[in-house]
Amino acid sequence: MDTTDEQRLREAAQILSHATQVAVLTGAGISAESGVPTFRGEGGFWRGQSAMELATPEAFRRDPEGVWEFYRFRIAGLEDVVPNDGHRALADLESRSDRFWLITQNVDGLHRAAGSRNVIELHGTLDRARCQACSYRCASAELPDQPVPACPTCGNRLRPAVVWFGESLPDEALARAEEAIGACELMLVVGTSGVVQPASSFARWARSRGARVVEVNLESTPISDVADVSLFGPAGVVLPRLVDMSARDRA
Ligand code: BV8
Ligand code: ZN
Repeated sequence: MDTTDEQRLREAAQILSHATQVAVLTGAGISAESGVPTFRGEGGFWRGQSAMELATPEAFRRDPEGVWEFYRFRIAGLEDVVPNDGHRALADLESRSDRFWLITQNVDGLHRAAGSRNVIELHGTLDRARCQACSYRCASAELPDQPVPACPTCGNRLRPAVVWFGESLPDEALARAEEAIGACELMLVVGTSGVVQPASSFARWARSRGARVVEVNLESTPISDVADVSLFGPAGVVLPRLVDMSARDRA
């Protein structure tokens, strides 16, 4: 890291060391170093279709088998991925904060696996499936082995328990995210391209009521415009340094 990076890291650590109520928003970038393809990087494609086209109710209506092939591939891909130092740094930060919310757009379950407790899974999770007609839910590992798994209760189609484009976010997740946005002194935004709504507005909302904003990404994003400090580097390298430096400032 050159001096400006060091200066920015020190500035961000200062902000973090003074915040006792911390909200974090993460995107696919924090799991990239665990080997999980990001949405808009080269991994965001499946047999020529973009993840964005497949992650919709229309795609599921049109081609349920193809959509389930896409999701079974991603579910299988999670079997051998583990949290990285970035996930672990956020679990460490939670243990040092009075109030802490971890809002994630990711559906890979890696924050829970890293030991984070107050995790708000805004877009659902790949490790569960649900019936599209009744309240039946199951672990993805228990899915019936059919091209389009059928609900054992009512016979309708099962679908991944994720939020597709064009679908509303779960009320409870949204309410918890709004609580975080309303109460945090700092919002730390990690590894998101800042494109998907409503998550990409959270930093702006938090800032408009006086919170500080720190961003960690490989490159600048629309969120950089509202950030007090943007730290450019891999989350698995930057986050451990940021959390350690702020803990030393606080000591
Ligand atoms: C909603 C689950 C109300 C599924 C996901 C027109 C019609 C209908 C809707 C809309 C519309 N126009 C706008 C909308 C709203 C839409 C939206 O925002 N569309 C965008 C694309 C324009 N949003 C919705 O539909 C949401 N619902 O708004 O409800 C409503 C209802 C009806 C109609 C209107 C509104 C629901 C959105 C949820 C979609 N589901 N995932 C699945 O996973 O299969 S979103 C999907 O994208 C993932 O969850 C992913 O996390 C998320 C966001 O992407 P990112 O996380 O940012 O990932 P990305 O690859 O883009 O970027 C990675 C970043 O990491 C990059 O910046 C990169 O530089 C950085 N990076 C990479 N490596 C590292 C790194 N950083 C640090 N370290 C590294 N090592
Ligand atoms: Zn059912």
